[in-house]
Amino acid sequence: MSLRDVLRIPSSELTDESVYRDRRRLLAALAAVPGLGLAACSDAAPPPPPSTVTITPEQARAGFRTSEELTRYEDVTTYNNFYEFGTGKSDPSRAGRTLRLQPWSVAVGGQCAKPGVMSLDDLLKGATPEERIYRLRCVEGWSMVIPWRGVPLANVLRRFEPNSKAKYVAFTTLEDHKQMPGQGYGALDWPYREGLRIDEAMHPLAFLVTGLYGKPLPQQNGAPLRLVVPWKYGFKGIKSIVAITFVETMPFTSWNDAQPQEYGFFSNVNPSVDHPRWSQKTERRIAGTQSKLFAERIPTRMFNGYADQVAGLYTGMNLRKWF
Ligand SMILES: Nc1nc2c(c(=O)[nH]1)N[C@H]1C(S)=C(S)[C@@H](COP(=O)(O)O)O[C@H]1N2
Ligand SMILES: [Mo]
Repeated sequence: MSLRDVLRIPSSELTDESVYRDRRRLLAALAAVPGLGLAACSDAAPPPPPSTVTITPEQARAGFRTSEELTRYEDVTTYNNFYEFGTGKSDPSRAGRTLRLQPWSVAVGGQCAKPGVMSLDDLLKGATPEERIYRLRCVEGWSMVIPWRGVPLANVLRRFEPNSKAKYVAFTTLEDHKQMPGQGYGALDWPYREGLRIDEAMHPLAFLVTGLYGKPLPQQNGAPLRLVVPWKYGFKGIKSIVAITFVETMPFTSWNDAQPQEYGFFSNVNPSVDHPRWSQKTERRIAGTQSKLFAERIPTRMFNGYADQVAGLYTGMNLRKWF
C-alpha cells in the first residue's frame, strides 16, 4: 500500500509543493496511527540483491567506453545541475568559483573495520586513475557523453573493510552556506545526499571522478570528488563529496525526500517507467556542435545502455515499484 493509497488523494495533488512541505508532519502523524506502521507503505525495505551476480572482465570493459560522439568540454562545463550554486543551468559555472577545493577531507565511516577522516590524496592513494567515457542521462530528459577521469568506487571502498552489516553506502556533499550560496534556499534539505546499495557501489562501472577531458574536475562538475553511476539518472551522481558512510538500511537521499513520487531511491534509467510529469522514452542528446535546446532526440535505453553490465543486479526486482 502506498502513502497515496493510505491518504486517498490523487497523485495530481501530491505534486503540489505545499503537500511536500507538509510531508514530514504527515509521515509523523501516520506513524503515530496504531497498526499503520510505515512498513505498510512503499517505503518498506526492498528485496535484498540477488546473491550471485557475476560479470566477466570483458563484459565490464565493454561498458568503460563508447564510440558515440562526445559532448564538447564547453557544454559539459557550462550546462550543469548543481543546486548549491543555483537552479539555472549556467549558474554553477559562474557561481562555483566560490568553492574552495583545498584543503579537502573526506570522512569514511559506519559499518566498516577501518573508518577515518583523510585528505583527498590519502583517500585515493593506491588507486590508479582511469579514463571512462560514459553516457550521462539526466532525469529531466537530456543526456551527454563525457570522458571522466577517476577510480573505480569499489577499489576505494574495499580499503575500509566494510562488514556484513554494510548493506548500503551513503554519500554526503559539503554543507557550507558561504561557499555554496544556493544552500540558503530551501530547494532541498541540505546537505545533498545520495546512496547506493552495496552491490551497486561495488559494481565495476560505479566510478569516483576527479577529472574530465584529462583536466582536473571544475567546481561546477562536482570538484574535487564526485560520484558517477552511468546506469542511473544523473542526480545519483552526487558532487563535492565530504562523507562516505556504510549503513545497514536504505539511506536518506535528497531528491527522493523532496519528491518521493517522482524520484525513487534506485532511479535506474528506464524508458518504460515515465516520470509522473514527462515521458522517459527519449532524451535530448547534447553532443558535438548540436544546439543544447534543440538537440536531436534519441531513444533512451534500459539502464542507459548498460543492461549487459548491470541487469543482473536487479534480477527478480519489480523495477516499476522500485523505480
Ligand atoms: N551535490 C549535488 N550533486 C548533484 C546535483 C546537485 O544539485 N547537487 N545535481 C545532480 C544532477 S540532477 C545531475 S544531472 C548531475 C549533473 O552533473 P554535471 O553537471 O557534471 O553534468 O549532477 C548531480 N549531482
Ligand atoms: Mo539530473
